[in-house]
Amino acid sequence: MKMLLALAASGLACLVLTLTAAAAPVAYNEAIDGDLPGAFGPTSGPLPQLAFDVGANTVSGTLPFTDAGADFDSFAFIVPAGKQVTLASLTISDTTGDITEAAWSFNQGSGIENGGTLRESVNTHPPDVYTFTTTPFEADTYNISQNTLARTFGADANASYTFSFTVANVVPEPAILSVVAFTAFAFLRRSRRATSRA
Ligand SMILES: [Ca+2]
Ligand SMILES: [Ca+2]
Repeated sequence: MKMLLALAASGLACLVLTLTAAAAPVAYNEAIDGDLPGAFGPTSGPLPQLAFDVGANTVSGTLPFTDAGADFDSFAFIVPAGKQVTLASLTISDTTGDITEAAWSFNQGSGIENGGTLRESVNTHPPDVYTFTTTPFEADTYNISQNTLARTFGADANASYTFSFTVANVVPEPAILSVVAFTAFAFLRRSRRATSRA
């Protein structure tokens, strides 16, 4: 019986450890991690795939637009099994006062730029805040592929942005929870009967 209790206790400890394991949400910052890839038009290149975890995941960068060309930033992210994105938003500022539009396609089912199925069009007129309308995002691979950057003619322009994604564990259905509770109760009752017979 003591051994059974010890085993149950160690099992419980493992479960608690698993449930409280330190989450490692993504904080991608172009200033530290490098400029994100991206190109005008329907390219098909693989993108950096960011593995999201529970908490606030962020992707931040800048979109300089000079006579040398426009900087496009795209990325992919993975929502792991058992987790979901409950809230998502994009905050974009117009650093130089002359970026007129920035837009991305938000696609599901692919880590390739512009791959997968269009889920949402993310259109902004900086300074702007865009709140994603199709949350929650279930476990899958997604890409956010830039398709537009516009500026006032002839100006050296720049904008800075932050995408924010709140990830949470999927809460089991009450019916599943009650089955788990019933199974645990039945197991305890059987153990007690076995102990009293011994
Ligand atoms: Ca950039
Ligand atoms: Ca870029």
